Amino acid sequence: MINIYNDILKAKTKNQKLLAILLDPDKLVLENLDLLISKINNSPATHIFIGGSVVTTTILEYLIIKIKQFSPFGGRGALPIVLFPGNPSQISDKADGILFLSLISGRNPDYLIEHQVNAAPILKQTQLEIISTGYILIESGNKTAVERVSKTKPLDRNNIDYIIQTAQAGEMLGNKLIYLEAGSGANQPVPLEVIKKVAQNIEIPLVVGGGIVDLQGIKDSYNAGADLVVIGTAFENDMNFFNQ
Ligand code: 1GP
Repeated sequence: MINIYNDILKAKTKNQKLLAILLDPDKLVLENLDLLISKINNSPATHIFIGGSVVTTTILEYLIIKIKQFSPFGGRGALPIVLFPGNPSQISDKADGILFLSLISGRNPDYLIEHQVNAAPILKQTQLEIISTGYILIESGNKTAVERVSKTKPLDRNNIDYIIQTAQAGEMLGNKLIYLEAGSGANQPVPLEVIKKVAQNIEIPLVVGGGIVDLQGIKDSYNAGADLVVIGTAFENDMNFFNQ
């Protein structure tokens, strides 16, 4: 039985860095699915995240089942599949876990608590491992889907003290992860200085994603203090991204 969060904590203790490939079911070409899964298998990914701000398709479950059919991959064992939902309609008990997100950078009650209240009875019916996550949107130079859909303002990327305060409040509220998000397809990723300062000021693992477009960006985020980096668009655009 996998325990996703314990494994993240163990990796943090050993300073082993983690990598999630984010799959947005709306953006996948079904004909390429087998190839995509084999590319993930041959990548350094440690997790698969599935979700998006607006997932309208019903292929979410199909996708999870397909990925699981291909497991275990190359002797590494199956990668944990973690839902990264934009709203409660993206819950499937076919996955292994869920980032139970609260958008703590924003002041929209729907994304702070309303969706979570609606999701609770659905989650109670599943075996999903629930990982409460303080989700912090950082200004990235363009208006990303998270900002548009959640109707919240990202935090000023230069106001590091306020970002630290927000992350600390998230930790004090009992979140198990802090996720610094620039937004999918962001023009600019989360500044390294922000990653560094937040990592220094919280104890729980730090996830970073949005706008990271090359391997150097991943490395720099790790060196700044990210425990887990999320790659979506760059892999979507180029399945050979990890073979650079
Ligand atoms: C988005 O952090 C993820 O929620 C990944 O972003 O698509 O820009 O890699 P990208």
